[in-house]
Amino acid sequence: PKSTVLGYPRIGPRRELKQALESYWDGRSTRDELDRTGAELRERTWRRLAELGLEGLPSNTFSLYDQVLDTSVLLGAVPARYRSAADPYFAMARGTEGLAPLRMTKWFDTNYHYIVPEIGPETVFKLEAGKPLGEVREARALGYETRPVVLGPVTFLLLGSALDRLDDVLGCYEELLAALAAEGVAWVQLDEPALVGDRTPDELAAVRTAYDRLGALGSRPGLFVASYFGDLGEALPVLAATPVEAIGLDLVRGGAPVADLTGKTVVAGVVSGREVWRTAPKRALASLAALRASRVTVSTSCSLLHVPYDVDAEPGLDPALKGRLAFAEQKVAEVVALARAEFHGAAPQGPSVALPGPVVPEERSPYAVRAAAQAEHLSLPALPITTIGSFPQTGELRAARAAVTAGTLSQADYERRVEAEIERVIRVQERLGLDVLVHGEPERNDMVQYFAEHLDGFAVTSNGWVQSYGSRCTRPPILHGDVGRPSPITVRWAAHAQSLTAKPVKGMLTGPVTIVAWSFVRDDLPLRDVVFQVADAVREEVRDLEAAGVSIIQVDEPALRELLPLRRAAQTDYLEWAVAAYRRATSGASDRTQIHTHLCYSDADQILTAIDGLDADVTTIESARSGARILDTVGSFGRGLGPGVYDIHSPRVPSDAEVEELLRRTMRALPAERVWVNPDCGLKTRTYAEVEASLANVVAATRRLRAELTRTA
Ligand code: THG
Ligand code: ZN
Repeated sequence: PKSTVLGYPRIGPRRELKQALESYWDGRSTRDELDRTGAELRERTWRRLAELGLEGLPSNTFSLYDQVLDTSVLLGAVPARYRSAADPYFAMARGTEGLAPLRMTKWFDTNYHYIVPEIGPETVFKLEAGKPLGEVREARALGYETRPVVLGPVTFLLLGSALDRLDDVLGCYEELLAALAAEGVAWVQLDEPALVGDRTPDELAAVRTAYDRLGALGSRPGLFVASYFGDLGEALPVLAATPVEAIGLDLVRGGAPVADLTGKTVVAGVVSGREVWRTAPKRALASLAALRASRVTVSTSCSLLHVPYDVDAEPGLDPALKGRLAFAEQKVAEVVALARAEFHGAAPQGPSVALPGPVVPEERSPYAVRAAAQAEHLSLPALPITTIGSFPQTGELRAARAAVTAGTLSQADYERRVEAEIERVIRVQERLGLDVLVHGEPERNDMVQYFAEHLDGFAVTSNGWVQSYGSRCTRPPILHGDVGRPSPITVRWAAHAQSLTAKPVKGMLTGPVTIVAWSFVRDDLPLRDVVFQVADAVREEVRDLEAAGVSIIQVDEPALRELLPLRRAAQTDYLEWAVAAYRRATSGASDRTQIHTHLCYSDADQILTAIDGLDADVTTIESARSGARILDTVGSFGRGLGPGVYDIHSPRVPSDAEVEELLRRTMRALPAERVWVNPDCGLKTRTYAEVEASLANVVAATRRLRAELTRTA
């Protein structure tokens, strides 16, 4: 085929899959009804792709939850403990009453999360090819021949840290290829995104073994190995020397291939699957012209999973901006036009305005000086207790926001409801005996979208949903112009909260890296310049919060790790400017203002030096959920640290004994004067009943330890 895409969104243009999943999970509908919704979405996608003129239609890009979990099921890697569950697939994805779910983590450098394969010595791989075969037959019944898409063996095993099982797994892939050939399938797409990262010689040897062996099969479809999210680098010549017939290259992030690809088909990813800008024709056509391959198929740089469905579903967007945008539907049309060599894409944009380079952040005083000033100003007890920021989001508040949008609730009435909720959150925390309070963020839909709605240079969408994990989606804002903060954003809510109590209330802001990481970002400026513009807006907000009497300000960077380049060579440079941007955002605060930050992943130890570089006075971090592993590495951390004392991702209420035990472990790892007490993460997804019971136990445990500290002092 001359044109194809590597994959397509599946949540549905109106999030039909989300509704169907949540209804099934709540027992409001049957598995049959869920499967019917799935079939309707698949049919709609194939029809639409064909209507748009796309030649190579993919199948098996649909998933009820996650394509990596689908691959675990395909290969029989279902841990025994899930097999007797009522629905093993969703038991692995979400857990059950008595069973924790499998681990979930970020898909490379995207905001998509996959379910980590659990592979142990006891895992017996066994092919269960029902899903890919079923989708091929389903499409054929509608009149479409398709190319099934399956995660490749090397990436699957690397994600499951089990590359030593290559031999076993290849047996299943051989069986799968034979079954697809028997079904009359002409091509199969094996996704190997892991090959764009740094790979060891052993891992490259595994690539050679895998594709030599699969290529040697007598009866099989054509093999198309897709890479994406960067350049194949040293993996390209390895792959090119195997018998695979087609290789997919990300020509948006990666460069022109250096290996000789004569005899191969190159599936040229020239339309970005990660961005929402229309493709510049000159660049795309030049990339295509530079390919020295036997055949070229025009494609997307990766699956379109990471962009929304359709720009035309956004009547509210400024027409001038709309003209610059392409979502999934528009990108398919671009691929088709490029393949027909009749491409008239976006006019090249004028030269971007050169901005002054990032200003060197002014430094705050050394930590010891700040710590003394803060101790005097705040007079907090030992082991201060706080929370991460959000409190349960009630259905009433979400409904009230929708009513304001619909015009059935006045802004003034809405704001009164937010204020009432803030008062409730303050009173709950006072009653429980917390030391540093939060306002609970009832006015925010999402920690990034909320700021984007209040900053210049951003647009927000009404239907631009992108899957984050399972049924959960976000609407990434579109950062299209120079960023500015026309007026204070959070100050009125923070000041209101502080007016209600004598205890310090933390102001809550999202950091510049996270705001940019979870948005679609203009591509005419270097990313670091864009991040510094956002940092300046956050800096103004920090100054205004301080001026309004807020003496503790938390600036969160949960996505610091997410933007980390996949290749080590580029990581140091990124961490340097990311940390500098954070300091730019926070260094306007005076010494006596305490800066907090929060990071939400369990592998923070990997970038601990960078976290240290943020220079925040207090850092709160996930710990309980990962078995307090982080405590082994934080001994050298020189400022306040709050390793979470309980996991907020589960409805379970921790006992005070359990919290006490974790606190004791923390105090063996860190000097008592640096220890903060807090949950692992925000409380937005919990109920008030769970939150109050859990925090009461946290307070009880902390008070016992405080009493011991006073006795020994
Ligand atoms: N905001 C954004 N991105 C994120 C997170 C976030 N990425 C990583 C992390 N948190 C986990 N991801 C999510 C994403 C969405 C939701 C929860 C965790 C969620 N979304 C609502 C839903 O799908 O129903 C919709 C929210 C809305 O109205 O905007 O619950 O916090 N940007
Ligand atoms: Zn968190």
